[in-house]
Amino acid sequence: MARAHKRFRIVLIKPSHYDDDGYVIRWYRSPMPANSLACVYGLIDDCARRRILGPDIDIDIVAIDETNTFVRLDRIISDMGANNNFGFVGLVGVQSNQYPRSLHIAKPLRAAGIPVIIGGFHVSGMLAMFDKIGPDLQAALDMGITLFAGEAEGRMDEVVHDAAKGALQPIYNYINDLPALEDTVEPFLPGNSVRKTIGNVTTFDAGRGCPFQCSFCTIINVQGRKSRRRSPDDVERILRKNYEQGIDRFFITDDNFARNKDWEPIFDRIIKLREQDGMDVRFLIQVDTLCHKIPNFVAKAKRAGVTRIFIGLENINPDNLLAAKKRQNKITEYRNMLLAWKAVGIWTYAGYILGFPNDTPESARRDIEIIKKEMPLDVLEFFFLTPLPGSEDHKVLATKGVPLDPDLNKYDLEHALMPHANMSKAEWEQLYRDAWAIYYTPMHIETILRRAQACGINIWRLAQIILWFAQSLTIEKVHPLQGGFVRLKNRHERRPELPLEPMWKFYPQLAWEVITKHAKVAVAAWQIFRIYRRVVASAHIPYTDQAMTPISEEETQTLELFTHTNSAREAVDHARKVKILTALGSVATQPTA
Ligand code: B12
Ligand code: SF4
Repeated sequence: MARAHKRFRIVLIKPSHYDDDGYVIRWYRSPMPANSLACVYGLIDDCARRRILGPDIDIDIVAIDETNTFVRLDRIISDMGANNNFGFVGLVGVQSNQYPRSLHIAKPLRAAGIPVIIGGFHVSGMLAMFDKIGPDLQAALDMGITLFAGEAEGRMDEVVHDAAKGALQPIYNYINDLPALEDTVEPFLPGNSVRKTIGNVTTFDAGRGCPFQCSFCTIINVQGRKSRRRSPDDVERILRKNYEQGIDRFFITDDNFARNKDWEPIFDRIIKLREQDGMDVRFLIQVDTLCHKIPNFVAKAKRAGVTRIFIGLENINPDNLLAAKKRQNKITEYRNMLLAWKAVGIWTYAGYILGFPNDTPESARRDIEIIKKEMPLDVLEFFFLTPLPGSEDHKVLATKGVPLDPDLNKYDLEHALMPHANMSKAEWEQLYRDAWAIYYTPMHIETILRRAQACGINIWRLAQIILWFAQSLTIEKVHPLQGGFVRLKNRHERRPELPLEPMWKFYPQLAWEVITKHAKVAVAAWQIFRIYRRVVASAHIPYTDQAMTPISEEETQTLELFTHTNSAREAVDHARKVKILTALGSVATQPTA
């Protein structure tokens, strides 16, 4: 007779958060799968395969990304109830801005007696920086929610066993005990989950940790400053597993792949897969502004199929970079670095932060104009300087009692949340909106495409991404990184603090929104398409401009990038002295004949 099987049900939800009108940000297709969800899914799937709860108990897993799927809490509650609540709901990779939404999801689940665990950057960041439990985490504990801080690699068995025994602890805190990643279970999501996103792109982390010390950064306090990484074998397994399900484009989520100690063996392995095994895999990676100085880095990135890089440029005022402890960002290297990537036909996304201590609305606007003229950048995206929980900035400001916005839902880098010495809140918000409009003018879009075409970049694809980045804020009212394809809204998915809108108001408004948004997208797309056609038609004419001009000695005297502030001029002097001293040093150490 067959053995009676019990089922332990695990529902993993990667929550979204609320827009400024209080509705959950959800799309028909979101931009890419979440690596946090893939990591946790992979770990639980591994527990299921090893049958860690014994031969008679199957582990069922459901993975839901709320940015592309409506979370049917009623169904989860009835399915769990039918299974005597034998299982748990995991709220995965919860960022600070997603924390309020997570508690709202958890409330009815807890009321139905379902165990709930929350993990991710908010819980980890708060427990990494503060000895005492703050009111936000306490609210979860009071609801009987379990908090998980740190990383789950090597710890999932314990959590699943405890949950199956009905003995989950209130807090699992592994923040000071970060696991090695080599040979651990890889991130993985089933193909049907990946296909709810726009392209055939998925995410994975080849490593965690960054050696630098930027004061606005949460990563170093949560994932540490030491490079922990997966092995080339691990990376090959991840690539092959995805390739088999038709996925061949990847975002390697390491915050700084250039400081992954094994970047070279990993690139070498990928080069082998591409050049010998014929796997056409391509990548977006994140790097720092000094990566071009690492011997072979740019050349191997190209051969390994990197087509785009993301750089945390942050600012072009050295005083601001110093205030943020971002000492590794040297404005004297920016052009070198961008030209190095351009030379191999790889396009660049850069993040730019508005609201550093020395910024004024005027200086920030001027700086964006300098970037347009003198730096060969493709896609630029703007953020508010934000005291993210888990960062040094947040800890310092909170400890000093500086008034910070209490609504965690707004900690998404798209809101002004603290006082600024040189700008009112309204001026700061206006600057953020203007910044996108100043950068993405039709004239500058044409310049970006011309520069890219001159470097052999696929400008059809670039034009589509520019459309996305240039219009996301004006049309969808969210940052492009939170954007997606066709916004979906449910009348009942509204922040409980806000009233349920009546049907007569909600539906006509939604219909009008859909019509006007599509009209705006069509107009913007047509404008960019015309620019694209013009650029293609001029392909036979060689193109160059100030930004594309190779580096010269004189430019430090002539370019505004190097002369617009005292600190910029000092940075140039400093770089010159270092160069002279380095040259003298190498002459002094040269062997004599
Ligand atoms: C890749 C990435 C994205 C991608 C994909 C999302 C994703 N999560 O993969 C994209 C580009 C879409 C994105 C967008 C945004 N992101 Co982002 N993103 C990242 C990045 C670089 C990697 C995420 C990751 O994979 N981490 C590795 C995983 C394994 O770590 P983890 O999530 O902590 O999960 C581990 C543990 O926490 C634990 N765990 C987590 N959940 C659970 C659940 C259970 C049940 C258990 C037991 C354990 C557990 O186990 C996991 C495995 O070890 C991080 C920085 C970083 N290094 O993490 C920023 C980061 C998470 N993002 C951040 C932000 C702010 C955003 C945006 C709001 C920015 C914006 N305005 O557009 C948007 C939000 C959109 C969204 N819907 O997520 C912040 C969050 C900071 C904070 N305090 O909240 C981070 C930390 C970067 C930063 N600037 O500080 N992001
Ligand atoms: S370089 Fe990036 S990941 Fe590294 S400390 Fe600075 S902000 Fe954080």
